Amino acid sequence: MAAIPIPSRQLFIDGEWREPIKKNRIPIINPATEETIGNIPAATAEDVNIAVEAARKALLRNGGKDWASATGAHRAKYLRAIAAKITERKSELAKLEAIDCGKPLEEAAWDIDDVAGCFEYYAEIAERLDSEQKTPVSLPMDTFKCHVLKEPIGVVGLITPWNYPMLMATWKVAPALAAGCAAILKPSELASVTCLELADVCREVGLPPGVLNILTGWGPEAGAPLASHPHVDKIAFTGSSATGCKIMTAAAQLVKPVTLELGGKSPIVVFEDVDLDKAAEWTLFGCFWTNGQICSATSRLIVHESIAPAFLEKLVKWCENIKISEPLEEGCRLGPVVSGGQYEKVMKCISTAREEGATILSGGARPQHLKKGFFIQPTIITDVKTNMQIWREEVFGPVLCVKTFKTEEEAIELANDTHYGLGAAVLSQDLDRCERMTRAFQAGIVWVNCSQPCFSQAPWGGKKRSGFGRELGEWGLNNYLNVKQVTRYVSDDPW
Ligand code: TXE
Repeated sequence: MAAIPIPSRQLFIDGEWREPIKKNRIPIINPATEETIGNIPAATAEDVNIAVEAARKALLRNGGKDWASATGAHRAKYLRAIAAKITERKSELAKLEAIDCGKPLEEAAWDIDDVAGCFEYYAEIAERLDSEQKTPVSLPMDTFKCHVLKEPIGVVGLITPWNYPMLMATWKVAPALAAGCAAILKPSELASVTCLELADVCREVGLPPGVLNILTGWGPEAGAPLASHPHVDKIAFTGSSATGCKIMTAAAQLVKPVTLELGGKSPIVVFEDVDLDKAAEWTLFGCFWTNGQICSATSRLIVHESIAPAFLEKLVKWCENIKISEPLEEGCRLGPVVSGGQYEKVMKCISTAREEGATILSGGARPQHLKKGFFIQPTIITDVKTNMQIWREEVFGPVLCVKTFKTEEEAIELANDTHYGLGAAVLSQDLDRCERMTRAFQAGIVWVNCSQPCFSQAPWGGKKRSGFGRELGEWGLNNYLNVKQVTRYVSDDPW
């Protein structure tokens, strides 16, 4: 499939394209070819200040007819228009996403469907919000009446990563706008192309100026001033634990609420009673989807020792048949990782595992047929010990590490042997056992007889060092709402 040109864009502030004050740009590197294929604007603190000001104005503009106090139904019209435009431009957006971050075109197309679906979903939720205003609270005495108002939290800063560029942005933008907030989105410097197209979509549908501002740029130069800005009322972040920690520290200085969706090292526990083919499919999908760059990737396989040899043999055989290619090529199943830096990081994790005594059962190198690009073979690592880096640290690439178990108790202990707590999967035909495992997993998301499906309606987020707060569903909306208690004295008697 032919590549398409990358549109040249500026920062999107107050409903207009604006050149960054310092006029800096960041090159866009195609991870499949290592060629520079365009550039994006690099915002700095000065641009952040202008965008925050525009967002503040958008909340208050037009004497009461502003974004924050409009009805949910009014805001829903814009969300639906954005969804429709995205669907109309699906094929182009999917290609841009695939070229920019390296994911196979078919997967990029699923993402764009999910983006449109998420805007649609939050349009419904925005409408529902109208009927939930003035929710009564029953009190133990009738001299007082009480109700709660749900109000937008204000101006929100949304900082997002590169693995699902447009989708991760949408998980934050759609509920923020549904709630009546004005937002500043700062996507990752490694993959911002589709987020700038989201800006174009918003411009085309006539979203009121300042309601959504999109500033591309480096983390320390554009993300940090956003996180510490005194007029930003809340920060929502998805990315690495190290950066999440910095953002939380900055927000703490102003007692600003944050939601953090950080890394993971999620387990998939495979019991002896599974259908081996189905289990192999979910195991490979759970770890290698999006080239293994998923926060919730089930990258630690914990398999019952009685089926381990046959199961691993199957996984290795299937890995050899995974088509690794340039993402737009027909049938591509595994593309390059996002950047040279990420390639080095993943390769280093593999070599450290080898040095620490683990066995690279399959993969572990660049595919021989691809001389350029940040490609890494799907890799399976065995003879893993629980103190090894490969067992403990997030790799964020196509690398599966394996341990075997004898008893259910041992499986639980291994599954929870991590400071992360995002996802966990169990595969077994015994549903009572699945129920016990579900309750025992220390994770925010549990998959039973599958791995990775994700729905706009269901809560998403982790525990332990995978962060806190929930995105998606009604939980996602609550991140952007303040609840105001209103209590009225209704008796004729003086107090
Ligand atoms: O992440 P960062 P990077 C993990 C994964 C990966 C590693 C590094 O293991 O190898 O993180 O990736 C912005 N103040 N994940 O360096 O730095 C940055 O510009 C404010 C897991 O890309 O966390 C980008 O927009 N913002 C993850 C966003 O933070 C700052 C997805 C994420 O980048 C900032 C991505 C600062 N000081 C990587 N510094 C997941 N959980 O899905 C950076 N940023």
